[in-house]
Amino acid sequence: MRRSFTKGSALIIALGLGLGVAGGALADESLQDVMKRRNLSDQDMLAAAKTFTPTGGRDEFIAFSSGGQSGQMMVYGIPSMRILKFIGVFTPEPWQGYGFDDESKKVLKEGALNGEDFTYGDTHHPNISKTNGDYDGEWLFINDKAHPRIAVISLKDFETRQIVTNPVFQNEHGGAFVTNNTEYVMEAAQLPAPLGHKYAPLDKFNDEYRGGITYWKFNREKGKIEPENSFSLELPPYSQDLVSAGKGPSEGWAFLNSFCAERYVGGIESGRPPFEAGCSANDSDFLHVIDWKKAEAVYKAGKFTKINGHAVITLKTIADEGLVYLIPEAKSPHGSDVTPDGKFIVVGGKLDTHATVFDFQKIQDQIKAKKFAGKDPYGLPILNMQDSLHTQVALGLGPLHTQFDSKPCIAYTSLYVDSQVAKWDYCEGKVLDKISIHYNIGHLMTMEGDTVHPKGHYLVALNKLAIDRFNPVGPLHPQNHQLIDISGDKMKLLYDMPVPLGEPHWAVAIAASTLHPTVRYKYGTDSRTEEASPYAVRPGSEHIDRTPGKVEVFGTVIRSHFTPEIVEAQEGDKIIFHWTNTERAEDETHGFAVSDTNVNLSLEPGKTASATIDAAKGGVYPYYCTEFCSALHLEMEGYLLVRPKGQVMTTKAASTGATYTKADYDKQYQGCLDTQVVIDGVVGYITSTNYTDFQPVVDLVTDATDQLNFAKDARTKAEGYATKNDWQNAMLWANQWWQYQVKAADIGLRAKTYLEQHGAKKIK
Ligand code: CUK
Ligand code: CUA
Repeated sequence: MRRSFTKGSALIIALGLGLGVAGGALADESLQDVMKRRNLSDQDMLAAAKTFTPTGGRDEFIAFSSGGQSGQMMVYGIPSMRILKFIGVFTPEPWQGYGFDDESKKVLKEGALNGEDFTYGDTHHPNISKTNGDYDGEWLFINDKAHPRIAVISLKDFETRQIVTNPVFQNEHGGAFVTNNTEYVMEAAQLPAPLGHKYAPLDKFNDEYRGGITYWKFNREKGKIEPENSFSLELPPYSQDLVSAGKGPSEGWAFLNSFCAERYVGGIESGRPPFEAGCSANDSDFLHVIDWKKAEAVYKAGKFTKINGHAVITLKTIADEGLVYLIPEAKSPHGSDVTPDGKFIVVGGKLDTHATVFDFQKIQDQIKAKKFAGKDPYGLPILNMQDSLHTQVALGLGPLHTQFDSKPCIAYTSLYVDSQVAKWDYCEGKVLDKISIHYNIGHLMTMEGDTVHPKGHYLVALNKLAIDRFNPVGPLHPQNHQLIDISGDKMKLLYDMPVPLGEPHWAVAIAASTLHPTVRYKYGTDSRTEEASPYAVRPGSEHIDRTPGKVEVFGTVIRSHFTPEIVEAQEGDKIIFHWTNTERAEDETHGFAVSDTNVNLSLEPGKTASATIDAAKGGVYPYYCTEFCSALHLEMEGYLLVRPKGQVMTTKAASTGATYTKADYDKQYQGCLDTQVVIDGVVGYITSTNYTDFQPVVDLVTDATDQLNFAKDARTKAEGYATKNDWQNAMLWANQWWQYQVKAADIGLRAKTYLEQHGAKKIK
């Protein structure tokens, strides 16, 4: 069946494109014909075969990419590079109702600062929760450089659950990197500022401006960051950059680079050389080596001050307790990546040709022996760079970030200026291969490449510029993610994926088999808390509560109607809708949009979501479902009637004008009986198999059973009216009976198809 469909589509497309081409000719082309017509080489065909995913196929890895200034995240499959989802994080996302239902508005509100709601975010670094240094596929985190904030996303439903704002920093960059067992999410400041959102003049820069790093405590069971159990380290105003957590032997430590240890402040408008000159003047900046385990103990011992109610360990305490050590690192460093075995830390240098490999053991030896080269102006001990080095490897111009391979000692580093990826051996210190990318790569991502067990296979280059790679779409170009095959000795470029979202910065990829997202919510779930919504109702118990000044609707949605369908209110009323999607069938999402309001919900199966209209203005507000959910989707509609002041309430709908007869009823009734025969046939097939071994089918059967119960209910009503010769109501309820049957039949057929495709066995 699949084959004939594909062939048919190809034919339709071929006919559609058929200008100047003999009809049907393209569909009959051989592989060689296509290669010739499209000017494809054997290499191209090989790349296509490595990435092409046939219809219905699945990807091996799932990538989560930052969406830059969109404030969102992007989810795509590897190797197909097919985009699967955008996740609303720091900004509203209408498709998901994110920022439009009351539940998600609460989440976005957590991200407001001083009462101001932000409608952009600058996401940079996603990170997946880890257990013993490997991705566990449960939680996702991402930072917002601009405001600064960290968000928590559940990988059960790919929805944002929480946003925390940083109480002490004005700006950040080094988030959201997790420690090895997701004890903490780290967030490091970038532009120094007085801690706690305060003012100080720039001539107080050295004394009052500060950098720092926050350790956000993550409660895995609750899926929440706990601000009350989190703390920050006050750091010198060195413009801290990216951070990564130690692993194995370096577990409990973290490595944070910086790029303006000069503490330079620009001012080009008053004749001073700009930031870029002053911040890159010295030959080295500082890698901050942080003993976060010890810092945690110091925090738990109460040795901190509070700024805006948040615990901050001061520089003096840090120096006294020995929590942070500094090591000079190469000119204008960027990136800080710990090798999978936890023995080495690789740092790039934007203005250096080397990747610097620090040896954790050598760092420890100096700390133990208290062998310091000196102290910085804030009393932090400085280690000798040469004594901390494993090696420095000349990779090319502008090495930035490093990711790792499944093969031991193999690393990949992005070369921004050269527009290349370098493959190299960090144990031996030698370059193995280079590949050109297009253009100016920033981050790069290998599969699970920052864990203790990288998976190899693929690398994605996250490029800053696309320039000439795609069809032109105006001066603002798409971003370019390039897929590279790293399974052999030589890297091979496979695919260019345009990304029409903000600058992607970083991405992480996880084996698809480690993710276990749900397909439906437990009935009546508030998806933003994963708890039972107090507003959920069962079918049959929908109701409208009226109190002076307030109308509260507790309703349900199912193919293809809202219950209730007509809601009346008085001008000035606060109107609150609570909808529960009672469907159990996969992908049967309904929407709820109210014309001329900002109400737009996405109701996935089982979800309960709410929308509030404050002080409604008099008028007629049609509402409707926004997802094409069934053949009668357009009929899934209703009215919110808001009476202008002074008008009285009428509950009666006008006569429809339609009058049905006994003949109409009998015809519909017979139709229902015939449909039941079809349904019984499908049910007979399903129950003759081992369908209970297939959870998706079990869920579909539950859903179909629900529908058949509704059908029975409608039939009883129809027959009741028929006995009273009320053919109008009898006919309408008979029709509704049929509507439920149609849904049951649809679900039954899905179940049957699934069983056929998954090799179900006959058991009776
Ligand atoms: S950063 Cu290094 S290239 Cu991680 Cu924000 Cu963009
Ligand atoms: Cu529900 Cu369309």
